[in-house]
Amino acid sequence: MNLPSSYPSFKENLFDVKMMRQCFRKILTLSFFSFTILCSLSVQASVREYWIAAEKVTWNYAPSNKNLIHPDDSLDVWGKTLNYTKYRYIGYSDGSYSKPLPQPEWMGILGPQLRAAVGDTLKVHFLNKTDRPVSMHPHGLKYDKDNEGADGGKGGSIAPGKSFTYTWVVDEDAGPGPKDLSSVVWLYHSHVMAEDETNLGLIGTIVVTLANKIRSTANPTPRDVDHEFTALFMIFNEENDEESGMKHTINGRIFGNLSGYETIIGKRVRWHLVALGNETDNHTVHWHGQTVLNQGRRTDVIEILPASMISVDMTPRSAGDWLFHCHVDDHMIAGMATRWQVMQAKK
Ligand SMILES: [Cu+2]
Repeated sequence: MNLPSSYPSFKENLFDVKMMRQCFRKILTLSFFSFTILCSLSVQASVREYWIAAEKVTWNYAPSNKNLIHPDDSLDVWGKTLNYTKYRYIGYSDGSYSKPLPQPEWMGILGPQLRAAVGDTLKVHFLNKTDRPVSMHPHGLKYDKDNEGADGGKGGSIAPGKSFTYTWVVDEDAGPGPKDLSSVVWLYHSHVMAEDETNLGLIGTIVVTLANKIRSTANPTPRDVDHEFTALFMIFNEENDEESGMKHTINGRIFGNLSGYETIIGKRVRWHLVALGNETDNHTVHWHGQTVLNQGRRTDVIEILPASMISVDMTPRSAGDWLFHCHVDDHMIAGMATRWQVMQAKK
């Protein structure tokens, strides 16, 4: 065949193809490294440290000493007293355990809110300041036997005055699943005699957010949410099963004495709902004034049972001072109710 003299030979052609392949490989390699560097810059896995002590406190189930849901009714029938000895997890700023971390009023009896992004590791330095062996057992996170905080292992039972550092890995299986929101809630609680210690008040929650949805490495809250609230629905048994000692609480408060659930019309609000307790702790969480989305289902009542952990979203539409309560009749009558406030947006 007569080819024009300028037409490349077969050898030259092969050389060009090789060069192109090499170039292509180099571009791919460079892109891969750039992508990896970008990812590590934007989503940096962190080791998050917390200092938490278990402490004996006096807890008042109704600090106002009033029935704020039905002001004409007295609280007298609900137990011999409103004050009881409880055990709580208290967060501190560092290992001196001298500066307690502030927490919002609405958290009530709950221990500090632990937070992480998927990929992080939690190091929880725990000090038992109480008079009985207790522990910290997390739901959902990855741990080895020593860090389970239950059922043997080094962290399974921490004696009074002793400390232990729990290491919990926030792997993909601890984060939101395909049908979850951008963050999920997990309980943590003491688990030496779990039923006794949760009734004493040793309970808190962990919120895990998708790594690509956190506000920043320093602030791993989900950026598609403006306000996150947590509510523990639980009946505390204070007087050996006597009905009058059954404290029907939201975060350890009764009859409207839990305050601080405040938001603004149009804000994106996420509610993390948890429960613990016994067979009577079957609760139907109900908001007045607003609906929520639960995995795409619209409702204004969410069913929870002991150790349930459910997160739902809402965008408040009506300003007001709205009831937030359990819809089980006996529980409503016994004070498992408070209010949440929706304010007008400032113009
Ligand atoms: Cu209930």
